[in-house]
Amino acid sequence: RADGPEGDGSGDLLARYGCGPVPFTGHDDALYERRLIFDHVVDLTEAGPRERFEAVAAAIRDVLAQRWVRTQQEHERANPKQVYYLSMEFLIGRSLANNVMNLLLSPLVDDAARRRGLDLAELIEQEPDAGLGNGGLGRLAACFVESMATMALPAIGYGLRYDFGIFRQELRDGCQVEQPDRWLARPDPWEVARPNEAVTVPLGCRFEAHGGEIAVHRGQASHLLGVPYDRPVVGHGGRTINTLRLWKAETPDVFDFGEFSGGDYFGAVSDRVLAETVSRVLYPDDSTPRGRSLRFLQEYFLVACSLDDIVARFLRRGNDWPALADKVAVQLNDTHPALAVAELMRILLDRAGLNWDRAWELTIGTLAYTNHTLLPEALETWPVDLFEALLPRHLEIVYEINRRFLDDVRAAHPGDEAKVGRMSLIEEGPTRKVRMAHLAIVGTHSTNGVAAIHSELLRTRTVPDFAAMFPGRFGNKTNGVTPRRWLLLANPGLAALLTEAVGVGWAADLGKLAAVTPLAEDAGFREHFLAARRAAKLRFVDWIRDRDGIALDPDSIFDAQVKRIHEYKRQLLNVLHVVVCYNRLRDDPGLDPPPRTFLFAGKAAPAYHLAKLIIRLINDVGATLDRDQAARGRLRVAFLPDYSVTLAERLIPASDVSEQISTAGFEASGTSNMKFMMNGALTVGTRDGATIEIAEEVGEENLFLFGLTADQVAGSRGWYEPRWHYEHEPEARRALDLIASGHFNPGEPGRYAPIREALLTHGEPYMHLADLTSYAEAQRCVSDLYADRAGWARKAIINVARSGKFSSDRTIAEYAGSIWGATPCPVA
Ligand code: B1N
Repeated sequence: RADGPEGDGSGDLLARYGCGPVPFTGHDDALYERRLIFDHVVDLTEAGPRERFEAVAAAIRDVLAQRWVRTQQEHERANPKQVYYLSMEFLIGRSLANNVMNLLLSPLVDDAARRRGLDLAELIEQEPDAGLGNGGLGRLAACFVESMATMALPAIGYGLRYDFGIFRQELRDGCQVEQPDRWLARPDPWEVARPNEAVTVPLGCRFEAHGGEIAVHRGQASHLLGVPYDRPVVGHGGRTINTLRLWKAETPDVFDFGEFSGGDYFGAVSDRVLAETVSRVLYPDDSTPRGRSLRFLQEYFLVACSLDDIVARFLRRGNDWPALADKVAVQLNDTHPALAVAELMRILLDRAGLNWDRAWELTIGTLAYTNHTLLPEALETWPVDLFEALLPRHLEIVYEINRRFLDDVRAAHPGDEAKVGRMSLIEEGPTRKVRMAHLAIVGTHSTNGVAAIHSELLRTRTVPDFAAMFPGRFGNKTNGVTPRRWLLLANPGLAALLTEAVGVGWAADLGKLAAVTPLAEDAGFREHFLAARRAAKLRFVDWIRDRDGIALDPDSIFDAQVKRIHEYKRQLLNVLHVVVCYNRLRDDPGLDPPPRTFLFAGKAAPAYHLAKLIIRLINDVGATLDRDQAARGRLRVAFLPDYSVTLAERLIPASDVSEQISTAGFEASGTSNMKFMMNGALTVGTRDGATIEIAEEVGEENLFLFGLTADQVAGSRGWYEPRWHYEHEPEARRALDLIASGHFNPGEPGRYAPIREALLTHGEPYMHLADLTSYAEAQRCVSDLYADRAGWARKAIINVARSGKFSSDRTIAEYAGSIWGATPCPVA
């Protein structure tokens, strides 16, 4: 087609990017049939749904291939400042519908499908989620690369091509059981393997892998091979198609491994299998890394492959070393790729032959670091021994960085050896360790947090010595989410209503939704809004019934808490409140609150036993309520298994209430809070993370804030006494006692003793009972407002209208402007 598809206004949208009509060169109406027959060698009428999906996806890839090449050619030609986003996680989800949408091909594809009698919805369901991440950090990386492409920034994401992404969660008797995620069991239609661009990663030793740990054989150097697998990142409008490059670990080819295997065929082949374990599986810990040595090797593998590639591209474009920081910006997604500091120094010293000071200046100028968590147990450290065995040269460099850095500390604070000990890159103790956050702060020009409160706490509490020494390095970049996937794609009904109200421009400029604000007072608009939300709810009810056989009542309030299971996120606070409601209904059968369904979803780290017990409790409570006449039809709890990007895309638009109830000061940002808001859910939340900024945008009267502030939580450290609440607050006591009594689990009455124990421990860090009363009060306000349909709709509309700040386009514009110094490089 010579222009944006008719009737969808994409012409206007393209004009926004300063573009004329977009020719689909090479477009061929029989792409699908050719893919089916030639790739699958199957008759059109015989093809199964999976084959049809692959053929449609491959046809879409055919359509975008030339633009993808053109984007790369333009970047090679223009030699702009190039942005690199290094992340151990990219939680991509599905790509078919997203790519069709961003290519502005939806009307065309709908039409082509109709003509062929293809059921697109069915084909979309064939695609497995690319679940290469745990939660918010990985999903943020996926939103960021999409925004960068949409904004025509020359950017590449680098990650690992795990054979197994985040585990699949099954529930057996209400307990989480982990199953391997075989997302590559069938060929992935989006990836392009580029063996020609493989890179070699030298290691200081040979190693063997034993269940997530490695045993090293010192003194025998070895190599890994990193093979890039590229995935297209389609910007909205389809003009810039950037690349997400994921590395697969392999062993160098037969020639090389013949050398060290000494003719040992069997040994050589098993070495290959061994090398491949490096990119075998994503570590399933969210926020709290477990320090397994194979993970260290994964992190180094990502860094070494990516920097080799970055430097090769930099030199190929005709640049010279002194220009590195002018032509390259590397963003480190948490400390997971912080070895980049040492690796870039190694390249500049040993390969470019620069002196220390020049190398250091370029390294700092090129790299920047984002911190995502303040949990002390989450700050990565790696044993010096592991460094020494695997990366001896890097350890040498880290020591030299530390020596020079501590000289500076001593010069600024003579005699303050306590400060020197606190700030050192090395943690002394029985096992000496490298503190990766210190390395990242010292070795980069920028350190940012991911929401205003988080950045502030990072500066004032977590690393105050560093903030004092490098005041100019610290900043904030409040997270965002892409409104394409999370509104335009996830909620077509609401998206169409918004387009009708303010025009198509909102998807690429979410601030435009502000123009919806006055419509909150328009009764007609409110009706349309409620109808669109109802449609999303019904769609979800159908989908989850088909997926899990779970029957939900769309006439009840959908109240959702969907995120990793963690004590600090306080799923237990939610459960306690449910039990409070249940007790009220049991006491007074005449009570008539609006019916509510509490929806939970989320995975627990496999070794986090209390988190798994919380999942079981949620399921036990849900089953008990379903059996109890007092609750039936009025109060329900459903745990939806296997939370994923795809589940979130369906559930968020269907939810009325968004639970963001972490202990204040613990959730760095949160990003589902933004997705819910954008889709018109009302937030019940604490003053934590980006929820504070959501409240600033919508006004406190348009959400339900409750609970202690971060300062109050910090001020209670050491003296918080949960038993006081237990003794003085009858509803809290009865709820806790009912859980501990075995009421929800008569077969094994002691099952929840550990939960009772945790909640009543003196100094309980997450202060569940301290917030329960104000939480229950906020929830009462929710129920009261729900009875007032117009009042509810007004607030929900204002939430959507004021969500502009939370587009990842805004976040990326801030990174590009104040950290990267990068500007768009539009593709003609
Ligand atoms: O990063 C998100 C934030 O919105 C969340 O508040 C924050 O909890 C999350 C080690 C992490 N912080 N740290 C991690 C993930 C995996 C891992 O191995 C730490 N994830 C977050 C985006 O900023």
